Amino acid sequence: MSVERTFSAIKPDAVAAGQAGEILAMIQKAGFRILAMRMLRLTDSEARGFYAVHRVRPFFEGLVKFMTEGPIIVMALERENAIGALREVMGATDPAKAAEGTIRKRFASNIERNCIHGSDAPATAQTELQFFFSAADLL
Ligand code: IDP
Ligand code: MG
Repeated sequence: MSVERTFSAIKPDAVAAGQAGEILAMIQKAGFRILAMRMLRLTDSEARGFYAVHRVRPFFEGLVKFMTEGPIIVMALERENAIGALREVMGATDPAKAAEGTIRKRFASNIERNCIHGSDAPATAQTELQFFFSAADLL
């Protein structure tokens, strides 16, 4: 295991519900350092680009609508084994299947409105970090 970076976003459902502070606290208690963070609202084309890997999935249009409905908080996070560790703290995509104590178990409404995004592999972490942050943000 080595120090690694990952990308995370608190989704519009959780930002609107005022859950961002508690989600950030769970992330920090799990040992992540926040390297960079900001709030923004995705445009339709940005959401389509960010989730391009899912464009042929039946849930894609609903996902784009959800992700553009309000502001999100994007973060660059650092920790040992950050990518896998964040996925564990997040819990399963479907909150009905998420383990006790995970962010999605606590805050997600359903498989779509599931409060947080986290990169799933080193290549996607790099792509997703670059989607929102410049090199100077990540020093
Ligand atoms: P992940 O966020 O746990 O990595 P992915 O399979 O990459 O899950 O899906 C991306 C996002 O698309 C999910 O977080 C969720 O918001 C939405 N999503 C995934 N599967 C479904 C589904 O079956 N129905 C509706 N939305 C879904
Ligand atoms: Mg994913």
